[in-house]
Amino acid sequence: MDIVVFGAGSLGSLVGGLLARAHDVTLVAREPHASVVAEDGLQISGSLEETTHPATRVDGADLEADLAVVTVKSYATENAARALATGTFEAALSLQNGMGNEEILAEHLSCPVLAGTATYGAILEEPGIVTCTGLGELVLGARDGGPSSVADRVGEAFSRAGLETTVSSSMPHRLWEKLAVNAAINPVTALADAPNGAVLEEPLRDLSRAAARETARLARANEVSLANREALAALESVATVTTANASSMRQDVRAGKRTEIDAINGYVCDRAARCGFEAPTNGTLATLVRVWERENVGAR
Ligand code: KPL
Repeated sequence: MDIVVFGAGSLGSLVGGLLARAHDVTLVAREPHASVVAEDGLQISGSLEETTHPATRVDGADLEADLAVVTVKSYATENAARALATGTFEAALSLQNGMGNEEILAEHLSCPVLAGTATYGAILEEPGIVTCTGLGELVLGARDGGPSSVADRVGEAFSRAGLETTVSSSMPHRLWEKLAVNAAINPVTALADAPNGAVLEEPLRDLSRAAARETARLARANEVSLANREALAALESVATVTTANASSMRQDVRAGKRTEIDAINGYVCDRAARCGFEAPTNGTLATLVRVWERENVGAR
């Protein structure tokens, strides 16, 4: 399969690098990462040790492939969709944090857009070197749920490259569950500068669980039956499996970069208000991270 990974930062580089074991992969990445990978290959270290050789591009216009895997930050989805719309793809797959990415892609692309979640831990250490901090799994499927032959083909291609992949016919439920986990882990670990496992213990546990419960309530208000205990079990499981990992938001804060707070806790608190209730924990976490961004990343 010809695969383009659009937005090869930490997760995109890891997934694209692993897919290159079995497929023709092109990473759309920033310099100097793109040049180093083109010259020396992508070195994967940590839980996996190997070097693979995806092709690279720095601009994302006029691409052609069987599949576009989108791994840009949620605030860059609109621009990514516009660039991808200049190319030709059989299918696109969003592997991103936050809600609404698939809808933005579908507005611009004429191919089927799949939804996906990834729990592989990845850190782009330096240009050309990505560390896999935890072997996780990929779950993908039709964005509205139900069976999808396109998702089956993509799942098979990912499995062929040795990625732990499950095709799901209930992606809406999965995406809300992931949103609950991200809302509970990402801002809390970013603000406390702590690894994911810190949310399993006090003093962060109650705060984190409150954010997950508010997200589950919002899911139910949007007709997705995510029980509080399911959201809390997912939180506990992800925090346990990724206990020593730095969440993506903590990595962003440490690097002085803009975070995905708007698409995670900001989304929960805005949508809750529209549904007629408050999500005070998500609101407070969003405010604190936005204040940090204002002072450290520049004008928002
Ligand atoms: O998705 C994640 C992230 O860091 O963005 C995990 C590891 C699941 C934590 O919320």
